[in-house]
Amino acid sequence: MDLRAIAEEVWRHQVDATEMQKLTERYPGLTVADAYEIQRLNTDRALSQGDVLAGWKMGLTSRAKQVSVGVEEPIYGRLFRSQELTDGELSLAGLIHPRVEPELAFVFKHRLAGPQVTARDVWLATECVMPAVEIIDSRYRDFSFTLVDVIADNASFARFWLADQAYSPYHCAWDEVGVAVRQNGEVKQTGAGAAVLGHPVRAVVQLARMLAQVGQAVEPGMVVLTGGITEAIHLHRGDEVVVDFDGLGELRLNIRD
Ligand code: OOG
Ligand code: MG
Repeated sequence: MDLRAIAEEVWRHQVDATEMQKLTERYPGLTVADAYEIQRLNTDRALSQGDVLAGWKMGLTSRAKQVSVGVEEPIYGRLFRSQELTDGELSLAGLIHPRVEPELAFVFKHRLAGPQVTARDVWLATECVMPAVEIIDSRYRDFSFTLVDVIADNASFARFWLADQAYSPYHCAWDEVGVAVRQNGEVKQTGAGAAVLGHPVRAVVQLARMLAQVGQAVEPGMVVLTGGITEAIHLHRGDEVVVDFDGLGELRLNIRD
């Protein structure tokens, strides 16, 4: 199997925002390791075109997310600087069938690496924690995929946006933080940080350990998204979506053409 050719094909669908058939239907032998290699090849391509690796995302770390897409294992993907929103204006240009998820983001001041990283190491390396949203947009038809497919598609990553306010990692119990997602004034999802593996710090531990297996690390300055706390919400033109983190502020998204 020519992983380079497959990566190129995935890249085209990501750039053109066009749907594709599941890779696993055409390449049944594709493994999880192959899928991460496809993701890595496309990262090299993005970096060679001048993009910057802003950090990592963990995905499928909450039961709500696992059930909604039918994949039961946490995965990781890459965050690119070119896809970071600096305000709440989200253009649908370049997106296929986007959804938004409430997440907690960790921002790092020290390198975090190794197969035996613990939560203690994460706290020592963390500069701040921030309320965040991720916009996901699977390139697969009908947002339908297997574990291998979604990894090859950079874990459905499309955009991310961090709140203006950053908090000390010791500001509060992050597992107890409540979140509500309102769409056009109606509450669509509610949850708490504990939905993410019991505590979002565990998503970072798991990420560091997964990265250690492939010789990668969380570098100083990087952002880590710990995974959707609730199911993701479908976005449509004209929507106003408010993601409200209890006592920590809200992120307000306006969806336009
Ligand atoms: C996969 C990406 C999941 C999360 O936060 O759980 C994810 C998907 O749902 O398409 O980003
Ligand atoms: Mg996510």
